[in-house]
Amino acid sequence: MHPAYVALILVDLQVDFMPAGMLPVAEGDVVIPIANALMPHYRTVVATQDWHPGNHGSFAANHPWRKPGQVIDLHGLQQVLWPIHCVQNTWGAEFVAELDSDRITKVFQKGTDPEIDSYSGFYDNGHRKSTGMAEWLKAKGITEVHVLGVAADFCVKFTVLDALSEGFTTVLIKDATRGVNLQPGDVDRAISDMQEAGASIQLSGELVDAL
Ligand code: VGL
Ligand code: ZN
Repeated sequence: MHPAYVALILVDLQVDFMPAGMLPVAEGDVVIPIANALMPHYRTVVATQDWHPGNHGSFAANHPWRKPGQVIDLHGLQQVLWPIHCVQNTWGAEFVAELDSDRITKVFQKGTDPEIDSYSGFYDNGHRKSTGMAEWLKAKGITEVHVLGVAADFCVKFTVLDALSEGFTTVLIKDATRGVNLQPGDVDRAISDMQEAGASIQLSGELVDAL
């Protein structure tokens, strides 16, 4: 068991990000058994959940003539347009059925404001509103977080960067993340960005063997 000051963060392990989903992450499903194997070793497991209203500004379908992958200015921020995904109260927004969701202590939803996207589990992309995750973790005495999930080059990356700026010792569990790679090499660059910002890059096996 990891000490009580360590929490596991599961990023967006939702149906729409799996290979058959609306915003597919190649091999995203390999993360699920690793998450299930790790969860019993943590006293605190938190999960982020992408949770968009149908009129969300990140959906290409909500902008006439726009297609997924294009970049627009959304209320002053650069926004990649995505296929419709993780719409509140739809199947695609649910956690993957094979995930042992009973082990999740607390869920933080993000992307609920139609005007702004939220890749990080901590803040929206404009860093205006907190989801409450940092405050909740700190109130529990958590000082270290281990992060896994999808997508490595979007929500995982920004969750890790915000965890570091919030002062958490931060580990990226490298074998338990996969990304979208809009451009070839995006995932590798995201991992270097996280490492350069101060994250430690580890494998799930190392995190269990150390116990
Ligand atoms: C994500 C794009 C849009 C993610 C969420 O979970 O990385 N990516 N919404
Ligand atoms: Zn989203």
